[in-house]
Formats: sequence, structure tokens, C-alpha cells
Amino acid sequence: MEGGLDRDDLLELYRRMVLLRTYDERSVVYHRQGRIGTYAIYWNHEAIQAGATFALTDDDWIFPSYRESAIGLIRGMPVETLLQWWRGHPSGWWSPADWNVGSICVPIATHLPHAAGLAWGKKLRGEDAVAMAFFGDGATSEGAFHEGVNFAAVMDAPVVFVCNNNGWAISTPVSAQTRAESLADKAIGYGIPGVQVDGLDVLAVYEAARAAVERARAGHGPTLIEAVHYRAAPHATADDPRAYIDPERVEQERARECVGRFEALLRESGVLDDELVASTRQDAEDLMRAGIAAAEAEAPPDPELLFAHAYVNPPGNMRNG
Ligand SMILES: Cc1ncc(C[n+]2csc(CCOP(=O)(O)OP(=O)(O)O)c2C)c(N)n1
Ligand SMILES: [Mg+2]
Repeated sequence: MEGGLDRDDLLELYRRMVLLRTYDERSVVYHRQGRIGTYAIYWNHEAIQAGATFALTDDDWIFPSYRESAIGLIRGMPVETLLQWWRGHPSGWWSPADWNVGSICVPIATHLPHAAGLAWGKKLRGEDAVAMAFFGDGATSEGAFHEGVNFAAVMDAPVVFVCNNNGWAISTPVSAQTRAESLADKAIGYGIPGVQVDGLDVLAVYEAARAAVERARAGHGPTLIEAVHYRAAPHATADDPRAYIDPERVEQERARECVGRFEALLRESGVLDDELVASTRQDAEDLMRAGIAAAEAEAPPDPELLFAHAYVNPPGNMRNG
């Protein structure tokens, strides 16, 4: 079977990719209908998210950026929790310890020291959990990237750093971020392995992550994985990339999209047929429909919550009367 995975593994991997894809496509529609707020599209990032996390056990921790906002789905997190996050509803703030999934991190790279710290803490306690942190190409220009990776390297902390190199930090291309030949090369400066993989090949991503997790669990410290692809959708629903992106290149990338590519491979090897494809998609769509209904059925939050944990003594202009 493919990449040391058996038929059930391959189907589960496929199911997770379809679930992530469906969530993303429905979210863009919900945004256009005014049912969720600004949304960070991850269309064609599913191979990275599903492939890398497939190497984890449920005891391992995942630290997502906004680009991996729905990654909790692979652990069974309810769709409505994630939709509520994008609706700005407090029921979207899950406790990381309930799912071993950190909070969605919007400030670029600031979750990397958190992942390093958690992993080091696990190691000190003699627990063998691994932390996997996701971030973009632009994040590698941030101080917190250096601090997180260097700290994890020095402490041999069990971390897998997964860089989603989609070629863009909003409108800034990778060529304006670094003089390094590849982002994986940055690992050399930290004395850890750096691996470059095709970010649209879910099995290649899985294999790189599997090796990195094994290394981390064996006490040999972190690995930097650079998953290379090209952003095939706007940065977010608030972005109009026509001002800076090459539309022909985007069309080419969309034609090689990762879910269809894996689906074709599984059909060729006899693992998938029309019926399974249809039922997997239907299940994901049903889950989304139930999720948005559950989210919209919740009472709106109390606006005072905005201030509840902000000030012990609110300044005068924020006090009533
Ligand atoms: C510390 C910080 N600086 C700036 C921003 C504004 N910002 C939001 S997304 C983004 C681009 C990040 O690009 P990249 O790391 O490549 O991730 P991608 O969005 O491509 O997944 C920036 C600069 C931010 N969120 N946090
Ligand atoms: Mg990027």
C-alpha cells in the first residue's frame, strides 16, 4: 500500500482532506452570505494539514496559525466551535487542553515559542508527546520563529515545525523575505534537520512528518519541514490578489489541486470508487450544514464580555455612566 499506510489509513486520510476542503469551501460561501466574518482561506493547503497531522497521536499537540483554523476537525472538534470562532462568538474559544490543539494564532509566529515550551515541558515531565506547529513562509522572517526554533533545538524539545510555504505573505513574495535558497536551509543555522517536500503531495508530507515525529519522540529534537506550493486563493476574504498575483500561475496551481490529486491516486490503486467519493463528500457537507445551523442557533454573546477579562479597573471612558 501507499507509503506504508493500509487501505483504512488511506481512506481516513482522504476523509480528512475532504472534510477540510468542504469546511473551507463552505466557509467562503458563509462569509459571502454574511454568516461568518473575515475568513482565511486555506484551499489547496489540505495536503499539508492532513498529511502532517496524520503522523501524530491524539496525545500530541497541534499549534495552528489562522491558516490551519479548522485543523481541530481532524480530532473531532465540532464544526460549530470553529465557525463560532470566525463569527466572533465566545463559544468558538475552546480550551486547548480539551483537544491538544492550541488557540488559533493570528500574530505571526508567536505560537512557535509556545510549541517549543510545551514540548520541552512534556520532555521534563517524562511524557512522550510531540508538538507540531504550523506557520507560513512570512513567519520565518519573525523574531519569534528564531526564538522558537533555536530554543527547541538547544533543548532537544520534541517539536515538528511545519512551514507552509505558499509563496506569499499577503502581497509580499518569498523572494522579498530572504536571501536563503530555501526556507528548509534555515534549519542548518539551528543545527537541526531541514526537509523540503511537495506541499500538494499528501503522502510526501506525511512521510516527512512521520520521520520528524519519530526523531522527536526518540529524544533527538526538532525538525523543520518546508512544504512548498503556491497560494491558489486570496490570502483571506478581505484580500483582492489581482493587484499583485499572476492569475495564470494561480489557474495552473488550481488545476493541480491536492485533494483531486490524491483522489485520482486512490482511484487508480482501487481504494476509492464513485460511491465512496460521493458518500465521503456527502458526510462532510452534512456535517457543515449541521455545524452552521448549530452555530446560528446559539444566543448572541453579551457585548460586555469584550471587557470582562481586559481590565481590573476599567478606565473612565469605558465605564457606564
Ligand atoms: C506579528 C504580526 N505582524 C503582521 C501581521 C499581519 N499579517 C497577517 S497575515 C500576514 C502574512 C503572513 O504570511 P505567511 O507567514 O506566509 O502566512 P500565510 O498567510 O501565507 O499562510 C501578515 C503580515 C500579523 N498578523 N502578525
Ligand atoms: Mg505564506
